Amino acid sequence: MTRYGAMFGPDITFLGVDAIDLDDPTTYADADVVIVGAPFDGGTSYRAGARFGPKAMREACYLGFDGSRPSLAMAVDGLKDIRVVDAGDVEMFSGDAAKSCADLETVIEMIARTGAIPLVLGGDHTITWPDVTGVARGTDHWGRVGVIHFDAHADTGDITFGSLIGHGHPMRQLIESGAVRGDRFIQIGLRGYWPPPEVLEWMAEQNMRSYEMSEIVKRGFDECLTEACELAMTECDSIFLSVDIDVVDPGSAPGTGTPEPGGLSSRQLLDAVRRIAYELPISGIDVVEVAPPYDHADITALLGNRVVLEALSGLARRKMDEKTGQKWNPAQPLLDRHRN
Ligand SMILES: [Mn+2]
Repeated sequence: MTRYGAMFGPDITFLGVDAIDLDDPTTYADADVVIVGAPFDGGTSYRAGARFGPKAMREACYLGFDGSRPSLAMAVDGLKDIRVVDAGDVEMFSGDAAKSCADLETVIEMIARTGAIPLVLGGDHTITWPDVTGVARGTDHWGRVGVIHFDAHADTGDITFGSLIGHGHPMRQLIESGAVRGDRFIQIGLRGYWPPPEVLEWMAEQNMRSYEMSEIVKRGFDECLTEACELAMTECDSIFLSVDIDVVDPGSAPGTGTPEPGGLSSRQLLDAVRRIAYELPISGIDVVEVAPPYDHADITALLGNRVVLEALSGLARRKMDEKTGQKWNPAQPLLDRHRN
């Protein structure tokens, strides 16, 4: 495989970070994070369009494409203080789901094996199956990767439309293969009217932990998140963070295939992603289901872009604090560190 570039649209990188060629390991030997596009929406059950997600998330920003984004909140540059590079899109023909997923898994495993964190821009949620499988293999953390999964939907369905591959079942595939323990699969933000009782029974048998919005509202988001982080890390070596943008309320994330009213706010998701990246040993990330054909004023593309940036800022701050022995204090007034 040579660098494919961007499968849909010009070959741009995420906010101007360096491009790499996966065939030439010297171009990413020192990378902390390798961004990969997975423009696949052949697994959608309703509205397709997430194939345009990687392009939209790479370019949705009003600032320069200069490979630098100093974070006001974390006082760190998520694109510069760690080495972030962009491999372009994996070629994923939506009409051949099996080959597309196998090719993506190969790429993710290869990246994980170098010690870098793959950060995958989806694409529909089907891709989390090859993403987590590739990470579990490449890190040798098979069965010891905790998953924290933000979503309106459980994505634990059985065969749909006669196929085992689709955005309704990746989480079931990951538990059935043994890549992830059912009791270390944590879901946050579920709501609405799917899945049906027999799927919920299967999830309960796996000892999954799923936070429905009613529990989150009643107990408070921070308390649930603290509990989720602790559980995901127990007897696990690393964490895969999977963010389906439809976890956010459709009012703040309209550009997605299966919108479900009553979700998290953008603020809650950004804070959670930042906190998880800062506090936990992340081995892989994906951000999925941004579907630009249904977006308005780039609202959802901008949110996806910021989810990626908050994750990178959290990773950068974690690395900095490990070196200096400091601890990030979210309550510190913005200008304090600029006064003498
Ligand atoms: Mn999903």
